[in-house]
Amino acid sequence: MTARLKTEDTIAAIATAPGSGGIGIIRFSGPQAERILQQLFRPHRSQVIFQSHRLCYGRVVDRKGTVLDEAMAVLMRAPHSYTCEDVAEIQSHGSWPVLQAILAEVLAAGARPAEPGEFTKRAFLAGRIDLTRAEAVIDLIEARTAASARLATEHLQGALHNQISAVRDALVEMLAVIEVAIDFPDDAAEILPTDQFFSQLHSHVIQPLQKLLALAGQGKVLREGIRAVIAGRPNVGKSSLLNALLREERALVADLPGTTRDTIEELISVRGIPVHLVDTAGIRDHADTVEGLGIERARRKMEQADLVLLVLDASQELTGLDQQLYTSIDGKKRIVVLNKIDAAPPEQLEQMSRAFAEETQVQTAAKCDQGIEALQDAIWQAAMGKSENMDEQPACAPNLRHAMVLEKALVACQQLEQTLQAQQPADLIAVDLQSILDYLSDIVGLTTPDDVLDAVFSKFCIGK
Ligand SMILES: Nc1nc2c(ncn2[C@@H]2O[C@H](COP(=O)(O)OP(=O)(O)OP(=O)(O)O)[C@@H](O)[C@H]2O)c(=O)[nH]1
Ligand SMILES: [Mg+2]
Repeated sequence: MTARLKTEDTIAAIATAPGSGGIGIIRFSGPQAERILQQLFRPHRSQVIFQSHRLCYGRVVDRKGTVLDEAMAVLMRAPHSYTCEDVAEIQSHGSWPVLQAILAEVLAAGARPAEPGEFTKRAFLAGRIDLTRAEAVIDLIEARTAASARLATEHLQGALHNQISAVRDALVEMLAVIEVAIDFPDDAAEILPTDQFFSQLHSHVIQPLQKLLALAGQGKVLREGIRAVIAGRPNVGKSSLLNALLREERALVADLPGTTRDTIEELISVRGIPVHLVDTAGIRDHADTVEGLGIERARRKMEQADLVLLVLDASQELTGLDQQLYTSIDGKKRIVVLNKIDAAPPEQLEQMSRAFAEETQVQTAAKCDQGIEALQDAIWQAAMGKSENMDEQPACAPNLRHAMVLEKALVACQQLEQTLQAQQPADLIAVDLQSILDYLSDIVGLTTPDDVLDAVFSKFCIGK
Protein backbone atom coordinates (compact mmCIF):
# COMPACT_ATOMS: atom_id res chain seq x y z
CA MET A 1 0.00 0.00 0.00
CA THR A 2 1.34 3.44 -0.84
CA ALA A 3 1.09 6.60 1.20
CA ARG A 4 -2.02 8.57 0.33
CA LEU A 5 -0.94 11.92 1.63
CA LYS A 6 1.77 13.66 3.56
CA THR A 7 0.70 15.34 6.74
CA GLU A 8 2.13 18.75 7.48
CA ASP A 9 0.85 19.53 10.92
CA THR A 10 1.82 18.10 14.24
CA ILE A 11 -1.04 16.69 16.28
CA ALA A 12 -1.18 16.27 20.03
CA ALA A 13 -3.42 14.71 22.65
CA ILE A 14 -3.52 13.19 26.10
CA ALA A 15 -3.35 9.48 25.31
CA THR A 16 -4.37 8.13 28.70
CA ALA A 17 -7.92 8.05 30.05
CA PRO A 18 -9.34 11.04 31.97
CA GLY A 19 -9.09 10.84 35.74
CA SER A 20 -6.08 10.37 37.96
CA GLY A 21 -3.60 7.58 37.49
CA GLY A 22 -0.02 6.73 38.40
CA ILE A 23 1.20 8.09 35.10
CA GLY A 24 -0.39 9.83 32.15
CA ILE A 25 0.90 10.21 28.62
CA ILE A 26 0.87 13.18 26.28
CA ARG A 27 1.61 12.18 22.76
CA PHE A 28 2.43 14.29 19.72
CA SER A 29 3.20 13.32 16.16
CA GLY A 30 4.37 15.16 13.08
CA PRO A 31 7.28 17.16 11.67
CA GLN A 32 7.45 19.50 14.69
CA ALA A 33 7.48 16.78 17.34
CA GLU A 34 11.21 16.85 18.06
CA ARG A 35 11.43 20.65 18.17
CA ILE A 36 8.45 20.87 20.53
CA LEU A 37 9.92 18.21 22.81
CA GLN A 38 13.22 20.07 22.96
CA GLN A 39 11.43 23.30 23.72
CA LEU A 40 9.53 22.08 26.78
CA PHE A 41 11.50 19.15 28.13
CA ARG A 42 14.69 19.68 30.13
CA PRO A 43 16.64 16.43 30.36
CA HIS A 44 18.24 15.73 33.75
CA ARG A 45 21.64 15.53 32.11
CA SER A 46 21.72 18.73 30.15
CA GLN A 47 24.05 17.32 27.49
CA VAL A 48 21.50 14.68 26.48
CA ILE A 49 20.28 14.93 22.94
CA PHE A 50 17.29 12.81 22.15
CA GLN A 51 18.20 9.40 20.88
CA SER A 52 15.38 7.67 19.08
CA HIS A 53 13.44 5.20 21.19
CA ARG A 54 15.45 5.99 24.36
CA LEU A 55 13.57 6.98 27.48
CA CYS A 56 14.94 10.14 29.06
CA TYR A 57 14.35 11.53 32.56
CA GLY A 58 13.86 15.24 33.09
CA ARG A 59 11.44 18.08 33.77
CA VAL A 60 8.66 19.62 31.74
CA VAL A 61 8.67 23.42 31.78
CA ASP A 62 6.23 26.00 30.54
CA ARG A 63 7.02 29.11 28.50
CA LYS A 64 8.11 31.04 31.59
CA GLY A 65 10.41 28.26 32.69
CA THR A 66 8.14 27.08 35.52
CA VAL A 67 8.44 23.35 36.16
CA LEU A 68 5.15 21.59 35.47
CA ASP A 69 6.24 18.08 36.43
CA GLU A 70 9.08 15.60 36.58
CA ALA A 71 8.64 13.20 33.71
CA MET A 72 10.07 10.70 31.29
CA ALA A 73 10.16 11.49 27.59
CA VAL A 74 10.79 9.47 24.50
CA LEU A 75 11.24 10.44 20.89
CA MET A 76 10.52 7.90 18.18
CA ARG A 77 11.92 9.10 14.90
CA ALA A 78 10.18 8.45 11.59
CA PRO A 79 9.51 5.99 10.16
CA HIS A 80 9.82 3.69 13.16
CA SER A 81 6.83 4.90 15.11
CA TYR A 82 3.09 4.30 15.46
CA THR A 83 2.24 6.91 12.82
CA CYS A 84 5.46 6.52 10.75
CA GLU A 85 6.15 10.19 11.63
CA ASP A 86 8.32 11.63 14.39
CA VAL A 87 6.39 10.85 17.56
CA ALA A 88 7.14 12.15 21.05
CA GLU A 89 5.59 10.96 24.29
CA ILE A 90 5.86 12.58 27.69
CA GLN A 91 5.05 10.35 30.63
CA SER A 92 4.16 12.59 33.52
CA HIS A 93 2.31 11.96 36.75
CA GLY A 94 -1.25 11.06 35.86
CA SER A 95 -2.95 14.08 37.35
CA TRP A 96 -5.48 15.51 34.93
CA PRO A 97 -4.59 19.21 35.56
CA VAL A 98 -0.89 18.44 35.04
CA LEU A 99 -1.60 16.55 31.82
CA GLN A 100 -3.76 19.40 30.58
CA ALA A 101 -1.11 21.97 31.43
CA ILE A 102 1.53 20.01 29.51
CA LEU A 103 -0.81 19.55 26.55
CA ALA A 104 -1.48 23.30 26.55
CA GLU A 105 2.29 23.91 26.27
CA VAL A 106 2.60 21.44 23.41
CA LEU A 107 -0.22 23.22 21.59
CA ALA A 108 1.25 26.65 22.31
CA ALA A 109 4.52 25.40 20.81
CA GLY A 110 2.82 24.76 17.48
CA ALA A 111 0.88 21.50 17.56
CA ARG A 112 -2.87 21.27 17.07
CA PRO A 113 -5.32 19.06 18.98
CA ALA A 114 -5.66 15.60 17.42
CA GLU A 115 -9.04 14.42 16.25
CA PRO A 116 -10.41 11.08 17.45
CA GLY A 117 -8.37 8.26 15.96
CA GLU A 118 -6.08 10.63 14.08
CA PHE A 119 -2.84 8.92 15.18
CA THR A 120 -4.14 5.59 13.92
CA LYS A 121 -5.48 7.24 10.77
CA ARG A 122 -1.97 8.52 10.06
CA ALA A 123 -0.58 5.01 10.56
CA PHE A 124 -3.16 3.80 8.04
CA LEU A 125 -2.54 6.60 5.55
CA ALA A 126 1.20 5.95 5.75
CA GLY A 127 0.49 2.35 4.80
CA ARG A 128 1.82 0.86 8.03
CA ILE A 129 -1.46 -0.86 8.87
CA ASP A 130 -4.43 -1.75 6.72
CA LEU A 131 -8.00 -0.79 7.59
CA THR A 132 -8.85 -4.11 9.28
CA ARG A 133 -5.92 -3.61 11.67
CA ALA A 134 -6.96 -0.01 12.37
CA GLU A 135 -10.44 -1.26 13.24
CA ALA A 136 -8.88 -3.90 15.48
CA VAL A 137 -7.19 -1.11 17.45
CA ILE A 138 -10.63 0.33 18.37
CA ASP A 139 -11.97 -3.12 19.14
CA LEU A 140 -9.02 -3.82 21.43
CA ILE A 141 -9.42 -0.53 23.29
CA GLU A 142 -13.12 -1.17 23.75
CA ALA A 143 -12.90 -4.90 24.48
CA ARG A 144 -14.90 -5.79 27.57
CA THR A 145 -13.86 -9.40 28.02
CA ALA A 146 -10.68 -11.38 27.53
CA ALA A 147 -12.29 -13.18 24.59
CA SER A 148 -13.19 -9.95 22.77
CA ALA A 149 -9.66 -8.67 23.40
CA ARG A 150 -8.24 -11.90 21.96
CA LEU A 151 -10.28 -11.52 18.77
CA ALA A 152 -9.11 -7.91 18.41
CA THR A 153 -5.48 -8.95 18.90
CA GLU A 154 -5.80 -11.61 16.20
CA HIS A 155 -7.16 -8.98 13.80
CA LEU A 156 -4.43 -6.56 14.84
CA GLN A 157 -1.90 -9.18 13.83
CA GLY A 158 -3.53 -9.41 10.44
CA ALA A 159 -5.86 -12.43 10.74
CA LEU A 160 -8.56 -10.89 8.55
CA HIS A 161 -6.15 -8.96 6.36
CA ASN A 162 -4.26 -12.16 5.52
CA GLN A 163 -7.38 -14.09 4.60
CA ILE A 164 -8.66 -11.31 2.37
CA SER A 165 -5.20 -10.96 0.80
CA ALA A 166 -5.10 -14.68 -0.03
CA VAL A 167 -8.41 -14.36 -1.86
CA ARG A 168 -7.24 -11.22 -3.62
CA ASP A 169 -4.07 -13.01 -4.75
CA ALA A 170 -6.17 -15.81 -6.24
CA LEU A 171 -8.29 -13.26 -8.07
CA VAL A 172 -5.26 -11.41 -9.40
CA GLU A 173 -3.88 -14.70 -10.71
CA MET A 174 -7.17 -15.43 -12.46
CA LEU A 175 -7.22 -11.92 -13.89
CA ALA A 176 -3.72 -12.43 -15.30
CA VAL A 177 -4.91 -15.53 -17.16
CA ILE A 178 -7.88 -13.60 -18.53
CA GLU A 179 -5.64 -10.83 -19.74
CA VAL A 180 -3.60 -13.30 -21.76
CA ALA A 181 -6.87 -14.57 -23.25
CA ILE A 182 -7.85 -11.00 -24.13
CA ASP A 183 -4.50 -10.47 -25.84
CA PHE A 184 -4.76 -13.73 -27.79
CA PRO A 185 -8.46 -14.02 -28.62
CA ASP A 186 -7.87 -16.88 -31.10
CA ASP A 187 -6.39 -19.09 -28.37
CA ALA A 188 -8.83 -17.97 -25.67
CA ALA A 189 -10.58 -21.32 -25.42
CA GLU A 190 -7.29 -23.06 -24.71
CA ILE A 191 -6.01 -20.48 -22.27
CA LEU A 192 -9.29 -20.40 -20.39
CA PRO A 193 -10.45 -23.89 -19.49
CA THR A 194 -13.86 -23.03 -18.06
CA ASP A 195 -14.10 -25.98 -15.64
CA GLN A 196 -10.81 -25.17 -14.07
CA PHE A 197 -11.81 -21.54 -13.78
CA PHE A 198 -15.05 -22.49 -12.05
CA SER A 199 -13.37 -24.74 -9.53
CA GLN A 200 -10.72 -22.13 -8.80
CA LEU A 201 -13.39 -19.53 -8.25
CA HIS A 202 -15.18 -21.86 -5.84
CA SER A 203 -12.31 -23.14 -3.79
CA HIS A 204 -10.17 -19.99 -3.64
CA VAL A 205 -12.78 -17.25 -3.62
CA ILE A 206 -16.40 -18.20 -2.93
CA GLN A 207 -15.82 -20.78 -0.21
CA PRO A 208 -13.33 -18.74 1.82
CA LEU A 209 -15.57 -15.68 1.59
CA GLN A 210 -18.65 -17.66 2.65
CA LYS A 211 -16.74 -19.17 5.56
CA LEU A 212 -15.69 -15.72 6.71
CA LEU A 213 -19.18 -14.29 6.37
CA ALA A 214 -20.59 -17.16 8.45
CA LEU A 215 -18.43 -15.94 11.36
CA ALA A 216 -19.87 -12.43 11.36
CA GLY A 217 -22.56 -13.33 13.90
CA GLN A 218 -20.01 -14.66 16.37
CA GLY A 219 -17.87 -11.58 15.78
CA LYS A 220 -20.79 -9.33 16.68
CA VAL A 221 -21.47 -11.30 19.85
CA LEU A 222 -17.82 -11.18 20.94
CA ARG A 223 -17.43 -7.47 20.17
CA GLU A 224 -20.77 -6.07 21.27
CA GLY A 225 -22.16 -8.82 23.48
CA ILE A 226 -25.82 -9.67 23.87
CA ARG A 227 -28.75 -8.38 25.91
CA ALA A 228 -30.18 -11.13 28.07
CA VAL A 229 -33.38 -10.32 29.94
CA ILE A 230 -34.46 -12.30 33.02
CA ALA A 231 -38.25 -12.42 32.98
CA GLY A 232 -41.04 -14.25 34.74
CA ARG A 233 -43.83 -14.03 37.30
CA PRO A 234 -43.16 -12.29 40.62
CA ASN A 235 -41.23 -14.21 43.25
CA VAL A 236 -39.91 -16.99 40.98
CA GLY A 237 -36.29 -16.04 41.79
CA LYS A 238 -35.27 -13.70 38.96
CA SER A 239 -33.24 -11.37 41.16
CA SER A 240 -31.69 -14.34 42.92
CA LEU A 241 -30.55 -15.59 39.51
CA LEU A 242 -29.09 -12.19 38.62
CA ASN A 243 -27.16 -12.20 41.90
CA ALA A 244 -25.93 -15.75 41.34
CA LEU A 245 -24.73 -14.94 37.81
CA LEU A 246 -23.08 -11.73 39.05
CA ARG A 247 -21.65 -13.47 42.11
CA GLU A 248 -22.74 -10.55 44.28
CA GLU A 249 -25.85 -9.44 46.12
CA ARG A 250 -26.73 -6.78 43.60
CA ALA A 251 -30.54 -6.92 43.57
CA LEU A 252 -32.83 -7.05 46.56
CA VAL A 253 -34.30 -10.46 47.15
CA ALA A 254 -37.38 -10.99 49.34
CA ASP A 255 -40.17 -13.41 49.83
CA LEU A 256 -42.61 -10.74 48.69
CA PRO A 257 -43.96 -10.73 45.16
CA GLY A 258 -43.19 -7.38 43.54
CA THR A 259 -39.79 -6.83 45.16
CA THR A 260 -38.10 -5.64 41.98
CA ARG A 261 -39.92 -2.63 40.61
CA ASP A 262 -37.49 -1.11 38.14
CA THR A 263 -35.15 -2.89 35.76
CA ILE A 264 -31.59 -3.57 36.92
CA GLU A 265 -28.81 -3.86 34.35
CA GLU A 266 -25.32 -5.28 34.81
CA LEU A 267 -22.57 -6.33 32.45
CA ILE A 268 -21.10 -9.78 33.01
CA SER A 269 -18.76 -12.02 31.09
CA VAL A 270 -20.19 -15.42 30.27
CA ARG A 271 -17.31 -17.62 29.09
CA GLY A 272 -15.86 -14.52 27.40
CA ILE A 273 -19.05 -13.11 25.91
CA PRO A 274 -20.09 -9.69 27.22
CA VAL A 275 -23.66 -10.17 28.44
CA HIS A 276 -25.82 -7.19 29.38
CA LEU A 277 -27.98 -8.86 31.96
CA VAL A 278 -31.32 -7.24 32.79
CA ASP A 279 -33.40 -8.17 35.84
CA THR A 280 -37.02 -7.09 35.52
CA ALA A 281 -40.10 -6.61 37.65
CA GLY A 282 -42.14 -9.79 37.98
CA ILE A 283 -45.06 -9.68 35.59
CA ARG A 284 -48.60 -9.97 37.02
CA ASP A 285 -52.00 -8.44 36.50
CA HIS A 286 -53.04 -6.64 39.68
CA ALA A 287 -50.20 -4.34 40.53
CA ASP A 288 -50.08 -0.81 41.97
CA THR A 289 -49.07 2.13 39.78
CA VAL A 290 -45.33 2.00 40.36
CA GLU A 291 -45.17 -1.75 39.97
CA GLY A 292 -47.38 -1.45 36.88
CA LEU A 293 -44.85 0.93 35.32
CA GLY A 294 -42.08 -1.55 36.14
CA ILE A 295 -44.06 -4.33 34.48
CA GLU A 296 -44.55 -2.25 31.35
CA ARG A 297 -40.83 -1.63 31.27
CA ALA A 298 -40.17 -5.35 31.79
CA ARG A 299 -42.28 -6.20 28.75
CA ARG A 300 -40.42 -3.65 26.64
CA LYS A 301 -37.08 -5.08 27.73
CA MET A 302 -38.26 -8.55 26.74
CA GLU A 303 -39.10 -7.28 23.26
CA GLN A 304 -35.66 -5.69 22.88
CA ALA A 305 -33.77 -8.70 24.23
CA ASP A 306 -31.43 -10.87 22.17
CA LEU A 307 -32.14 -13.65 24.64
CA VAL A 308 -34.88 -14.12 27.24
CA LEU A 309 -34.28 -16.22 30.34
CA LEU A 310 -37.82 -17.20 31.24
CA VAL A 311 -37.79 -18.15 34.90
CA LEU A 312 -40.41 -20.57 36.29
CA ASP A 313 -40.89 -21.62 39.90
CA ALA A 314 -40.49 -25.39 39.90
CA SER A 315 -41.75 -25.63 43.48
CA GLN A 316 -45.22 -24.58 42.32
CA GLU A 317 -47.62 -25.64 39.61
CA LEU A 318 -47.38 -23.85 36.28
CA THR A 319 -49.84 -20.94 36.12
CA GLY A 320 -51.77 -19.34 33.28
CA LEU A 321 -49.42 -16.34 33.56
CA ASP A 322 -46.39 -18.59 33.03
CA GLN A 323 -48.02 -19.93 29.88
CA GLN A 324 -48.93 -16.44 28.71
CA LEU A 325 -45.38 -15.19 29.18
CA TYR A 326 -44.04 -18.23 27.39
CA THR A 327 -46.23 -17.58 24.33
CA SER A 328 -45.40 -13.88 24.38
CA ILE A 329 -41.75 -14.69 23.61
CA ASP A 330 -42.56 -17.02 20.77
CA GLY A 331 -39.94 -16.60 18.05
CA LYS A 332 -37.37 -15.09 20.44
CA LYS A 333 -34.16 -16.78 21.44
CA ARG A 334 -34.94 -18.11 24.90
CA ILE A 335 -33.91 -20.40 27.71
CA VAL A 336 -36.48 -21.83 30.10
CA VAL A 337 -35.06 -21.75 33.62
CA LEU A 338 -36.76 -24.08 36.10
CA ASN A 339 -35.73 -22.48 39.39
CA LYS A 340 -36.14 -23.57 43.03
CA ILE A 341 -35.47 -27.20 42.19
CA ASP A 342 -34.28 -27.67 45.78
CA ALA A 343 -37.89 -27.13 46.91
CA ALA A 344 -39.60 -28.91 44.02
CA PRO A 345 -41.30 -32.29 44.40
CA PRO A 346 -39.58 -34.65 41.90
CA GLU A 347 -42.77 -35.59 39.99
CA GLN A 348 -43.70 -31.96 39.54
CA LEU A 349 -40.24 -31.04 38.32
CA GLU A 350 -40.40 -33.89 35.84
CA GLN A 351 -43.80 -32.84 34.61
CA MET A 352 -42.71 -29.24 34.18
CA SER A 353 -39.59 -30.33 32.39
CA ARG A 354 -41.70 -32.45 30.04
CA ALA A 355 -43.97 -29.48 29.30
CA PHE A 356 -40.95 -27.63 27.87
CA ALA A 357 -39.22 -30.64 26.34
CA GLU A 358 -38.71 -28.82 23.05
CA GLU A 359 -37.00 -25.87 24.67
CA THR A 360 -33.48 -25.27 25.86
CA GLN A 361 -34.01 -25.65 29.59
CA VAL A 362 -31.82 -25.42 32.64
CA GLN A 363 -32.69 -26.47 36.16
CA THR A 364 -31.41 -24.21 38.92
CA ALA A 365 -31.60 -23.41 42.57
CA ALA A 366 -30.43 -19.81 42.50
CA LYS A 367 -30.59 -19.55 46.26
CA CYS A 368 -28.01 -22.32 46.63
CA ASP A 369 -25.92 -21.52 43.51
CA GLN A 370 -26.97 -24.73 41.89
CA GLY A 371 -27.13 -25.06 38.09
CA ILE A 372 -25.53 -21.66 37.48
CA GLU A 373 -22.64 -23.11 35.45
CA ALA A 374 -25.11 -25.00 33.26
CA LEU A 375 -27.05 -21.77 32.79
CA GLN A 376 -23.85 -19.98 31.71
CA ASP A 377 -23.15 -22.74 29.20
CA ALA A 378 -26.68 -22.44 27.82
CA ILE A 379 -26.32 -18.64 27.49
CA TRP A 380 -23.00 -19.09 25.67
CA GLN A 381 -24.47 -21.64 23.30
CA ALA A 382 -27.54 -19.53 22.56
CA ALA A 383 -25.38 -16.47 21.89
CA MET A 384 -22.78 -18.15 19.71
CA GLY A 385 -25.32 -20.33 17.92
CA LYS A 386 -23.33 -23.50 18.45
CA SER A 387 -23.38 -26.28 20.94
CA GLU A 388 -19.85 -27.57 21.14
CA ASN A 389 -16.39 -26.56 22.24
CA MET A 390 -16.70 -23.52 24.39
CA ASP A 391 -12.94 -22.99 24.44
CA GLU A 392 -12.86 -22.45 20.73
CA GLN A 393 -13.47 -18.99 19.38
CA PRO A 394 -12.87 -17.82 15.84
CA ALA A 395 -9.46 -16.22 15.28
CA CYS A 396 -11.03 -14.07 12.66
CA ALA A 397 -14.54 -12.67 12.43
CA PRO A 398 -15.77 -9.86 10.21
CA ASN A 399 -17.47 -6.85 11.74
CA LEU A 400 -20.65 -5.33 10.30
CA ARG A 401 -18.76 -3.20 7.75
CA HIS A 402 -16.74 -6.18 6.53
CA ALA A 403 -19.84 -8.39 6.41
CA MET A 404 -21.75 -5.91 4.26
CA VAL A 405 -18.89 -5.71 1.77
CA LEU A 406 -18.41 -9.51 1.81
CA GLU A 407 -22.08 -9.94 0.88
CA LYS A 408 -21.62 -7.62 -2.09
CA ALA A 409 -18.47 -9.48 -3.12
CA LEU A 410 -20.39 -12.77 -3.08
CA VAL A 411 -23.14 -11.28 -5.26
CA ALA A 412 -20.39 -10.20 -7.66
CA CYS A 413 -19.12 -13.81 -7.62
CA GLN A 414 -22.58 -15.00 -8.70
CA GLN A 415 -22.49 -12.48 -11.52
CA LEU A 416 -19.12 -13.86 -12.61
CA GLU A 417 -20.48 -17.40 -12.57
CA GLN A 418 -23.31 -16.34 -14.86
CA THR A 419 -20.88 -14.65 -17.21
CA LEU A 420 -18.77 -17.81 -17.33
CA GLN A 421 -21.79 -20.02 -17.84
CA ALA A 422 -22.99 -17.88 -20.73
CA GLN A 423 -19.50 -18.20 -22.26
CA GLN A 424 -19.16 -14.48 -22.54
CA PRO A 425 -15.98 -12.97 -23.97
CA ALA A 426 -12.88 -12.68 -21.82
CA ASP A 427 -13.09 -8.92 -21.34
CA LEU A 428 -16.50 -9.27 -19.66
CA ILE A 429 -15.05 -11.92 -17.36
CA ALA A 430 -12.27 -9.48 -16.52
CA VAL A 431 -14.81 -6.80 -15.59
CA ASP A 432 -16.57 -9.15 -13.16
CA LEU A 433 -13.30 -10.30 -11.62
CA GLN A 434 -12.25 -6.71 -11.15
CA SER A 435 -15.47 -5.86 -9.35
CA ILE A 436 -14.92 -8.68 -6.80
CA LEU A 437 -11.36 -7.44 -6.33
CA ASP A 438 -12.63 -3.90 -5.74
CA TYR A 439 -14.92 -5.04 -2.93
CA LEU A 440 -12.10 -6.88 -1.22
CA SER A 441 -9.91 -3.80 -1.58
CA ASP A 442 -12.59 -1.86 0.29
CA ILE A 443 -12.32 -4.23 3.25
CA VAL A 444 -8.59 -3.75 3.71
CA GLY A 445 -8.80 -0.03 2.95
CA LEU A 446 -7.08 0.18 -0.41
CA THR A 447 -9.99 1.85 -2.17
CA THR A 448 -12.35 2.60 0.68
CA PRO A 449 -14.41 5.78 0.13
CA ASP A 450 -13.48 8.71 2.39
CA ASP A 451 -16.84 8.83 4.15
CA VAL A 452 -16.42 5.21 5.21
CA LEU A 453 -12.91 5.97 6.47
CA ASP A 454 -14.21 8.97 8.40
CA ALA A 455 -16.92 6.78 9.94
CA VAL A 456 -14.34 4.20 11.00
CA PHE A 457 -11.91 6.63 12.61
CA SER A 458 -14.54 8.81 14.28
CA LYS A 459 -15.34 5.86 16.57
CA PHE A 460 -11.92 6.16 18.18
CA CYS A 461 -11.12 8.01 21.33
CA ILE A 462 -8.88 11.05 21.17
CA GLY A 463 -5.21 10.20 21.65
CA LYS A 464 -5.24 6.94 19.71
N1 LIG B 1 -36.00 -22.53 47.80
C1 LIG B 1 -35.58 -21.61 46.93
N2 LIG B 1 -35.94 -20.34 47.10
C2 LIG B 1 -35.51 -19.43 46.21
C3 LIG B 1 -34.68 -19.79 45.14
N3 LIG B 1 -34.41 -18.68 44.40
C4 LIG B 1 -35.04 -17.67 45.02
N4 LIG B 1 -35.71 -18.12 46.11
C5 LIG B 1 -36.52 -17.33 47.06
O1 LIG B 1 -37.66 -16.83 46.39
C6 LIG B 1 -38.01 -15.55 46.89
C7 LIG B 1 -38.10 -14.55 45.76
O2 LIG B 1 -36.83 -14.39 45.19
P1 LIG B 1 -36.48 -13.15 44.26
O3 LIG B 1 -35.13 -13.41 43.68
O4 LIG B 1 -36.67 -11.88 44.99
O5 LIG B 1 -37.59 -13.32 43.16
P2 LIG B 1 -37.99 -12.35 41.97
O6 LIG B 1 -38.45 -13.18 40.86
O7 LIG B 1 -36.89 -11.40 41.69
O8 LIG B 1 -39.23 -11.59 42.59
P3 LIG B 1 -39.86 -10.14 42.15
O9 LIG B 1 -38.75 -9.16 42.10
O10 LIG B 1 -40.83 -9.88 43.23
O11 LIG B 1 -40.50 -10.33 40.84
C8 LIG B 1 -36.93 -15.18 47.90
O12 LIG B 1 -37.40 -15.51 49.19
C9 LIG B 1 -35.78 -16.09 47.52
O13 LIG B 1 -34.94 -16.39 48.62
C10 LIG B 1 -34.28 -21.15 45.00
O14 LIG B 1 -33.54 -21.57 44.11
N5 LIG B 1 -34.78 -22.02 45.93
MG1 LIG C 1 -36.77 -9.40 41.76
